[in-house]
Amino acid sequence: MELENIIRKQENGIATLTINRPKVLNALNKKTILELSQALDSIQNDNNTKVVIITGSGSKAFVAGADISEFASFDTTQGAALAREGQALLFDKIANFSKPVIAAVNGYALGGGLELAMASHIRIVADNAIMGLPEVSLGVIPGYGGTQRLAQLVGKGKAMELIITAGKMDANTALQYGLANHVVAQEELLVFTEKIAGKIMRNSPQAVAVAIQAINANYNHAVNGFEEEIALFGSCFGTSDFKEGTSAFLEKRKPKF
Ligand code: DAK
Repeated sequence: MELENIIRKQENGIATLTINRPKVLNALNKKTILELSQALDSIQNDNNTKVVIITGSGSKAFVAGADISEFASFDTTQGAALAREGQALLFDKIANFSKPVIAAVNGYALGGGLELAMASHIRIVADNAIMGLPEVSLGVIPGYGGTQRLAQLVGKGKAMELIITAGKMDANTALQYGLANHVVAQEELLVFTEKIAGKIMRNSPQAVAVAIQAINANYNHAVNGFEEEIALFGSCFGTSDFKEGTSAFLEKRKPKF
């Protein structure tokens, strides 16, 4: 696939997807969403990739939101259709991806950009980052899962205030709120993110995938999370990784997953 708006790098089990529209601060247009979605589909089937990192090009922005020039002329039908399409195509796909997705937030993460970071499993945030959901200042609300995921991550009261004031927060506030997992110096962002990826990669990919599914079950109203955990826990006993992990422990060696 010819990629116009993202750069895909593959190294040491990590696929790094860099959103590359620096002239518009990496704003997400439909084509970028599609390219990210297709890249994830191909990563899903690539046994050499264990972890995905999503970041933005340059040092100023992760993603400064959905591309305002693209959605400015939408009507109500187009708005709803695109929110549904975008959520399925990218944001829910990331949240439910079986390989861990880490957002390396290297600057502005606004609107759809923060929604992209929040759909990811972990957020590592550079100390220059500014994060927020300013949609109500444009006359819309977050449409890629932001009203749900922000409240899940920081609690209802803080989410309510941030969204209806169109507030923006710095990296340390994001850390304090639990929106950022870690805050690091801008120049260390990718190295630190790769270190976290390395820690994940020492573990069983099959168990990591199941852990993501079990944690997500708490946020899916259609299932009982505890029941889901029991079923998923049981399923681990049938995996090759379980055999390898327990054998390695008993044989006092490192597992080869
Ligand atoms: N879209 C398009 N262009 C953008 C952009 C965006 N979100 N953000 C920045 N740019 C462009 C600017 O227009 C400018 O272009 P030129 O004037 O050079 O041609 C260039 O990037 C550099 O930006 P600035 O000159 O403004 O840079 P500053 O350092 O002065 O300011 C800023 C940086 C991030 C504070 C500022 O650019 C800014 O406020 N940007 C907009 C932030 C924002 O409001 N983002 C959108 C949030 S709303 C939907 C689902 C979801 C959504 C929409 C639809 N559907 C399902 C339909 C989500 C909506 C949002 O994300």
